[in-house]
Amino acid sequence: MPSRKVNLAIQAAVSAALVAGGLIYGTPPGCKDRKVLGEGFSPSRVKELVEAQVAFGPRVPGTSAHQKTKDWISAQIQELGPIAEVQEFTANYGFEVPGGQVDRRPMKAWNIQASLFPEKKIRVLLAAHWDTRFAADKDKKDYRSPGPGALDGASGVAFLLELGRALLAMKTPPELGVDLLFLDAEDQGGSAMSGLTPWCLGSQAWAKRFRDLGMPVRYRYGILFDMVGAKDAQYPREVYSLTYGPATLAKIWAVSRELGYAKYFPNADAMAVTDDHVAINQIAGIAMVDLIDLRPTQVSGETVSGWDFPPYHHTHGDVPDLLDLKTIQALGETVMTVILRDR
Ligand code: 1BN
Ligand code: ZN
Repeated sequence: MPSRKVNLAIQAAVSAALVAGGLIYGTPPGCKDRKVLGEGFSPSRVKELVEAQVAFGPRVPGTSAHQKTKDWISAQIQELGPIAEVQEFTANYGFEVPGGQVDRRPMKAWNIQASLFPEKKIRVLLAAHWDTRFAADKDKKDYRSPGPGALDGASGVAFLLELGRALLAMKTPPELGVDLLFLDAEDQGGSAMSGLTPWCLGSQAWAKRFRDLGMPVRYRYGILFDMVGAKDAQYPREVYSLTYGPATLAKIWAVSRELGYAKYFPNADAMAVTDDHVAINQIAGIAMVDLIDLRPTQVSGETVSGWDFPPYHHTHGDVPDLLDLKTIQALGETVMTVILRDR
């Protein structure tokens, strides 16, 4: 055979082997095609896990629903196999009392962590908050009592648990280890000047502990899930995420396009959200991005020039019925693919 023909034959054989092995399409070894990744992740289980949390009532710190949810998350982790590490910390809450004064009360709070594939040295940190805001203060009718927090709180927890289950069930496990981190006391914040409770206390406590322990684990990157899986959800590039984790965002955006999920990850830079990833970036030095549901407010043609929180945010309308299995599937499959491809 002339050498050009030999080269072409070799090229064709190599291409066929790469496609069969999933390397051209980036699927991990052992998976025939990208569908296998999607099939491992169950959107309906995510919905069930959200409903289970909402059934406890609002998971506001200091309530029995909060206590029950802490035990429920630990039990869910243990059902998957890993040990649930419950990290207690003291959160200083500020309450408004009659006369316009602020009463300070230290309260116990709990971050919960699970280490999947603990023998792996290089790891990915997946995080979400599990507490519910003390009041649905954006609600037009009843702004004093807490809302159900189906998206804001429960959805991120459900995503972590289902991603954990699906990853542990993979015939070929990921090359990187995966930690699931359930953060408390994210959503109790008041205005910065008020002296009321700060936001994101759980991530601040976790990040300080991580730093003070001498950064005992090496995380390649982190992904925070906040308000995930609603119908019409969009996850534009949040500003702190762009600053600290541009490479992770680029990976997620590229995979979403490859899998046909571009509409959930618009090619747009949105506002900055002081969410749990900020302390984890700034104090713990882990490049964490925030996948958070934000909606366009100003659209002219293809250009979006303003973003805001979704309409259910901090209202009584934050209910499980808002969840959309297709959105959950898109996000789950995208994130699983990103993690399973990493080396
Ligand atoms: C996201 C969902 N957040 C709260 N619930 C983060 C946030 C922090 C939003 C500070 C606004 C201000
Ligand atoms: Zn919130």
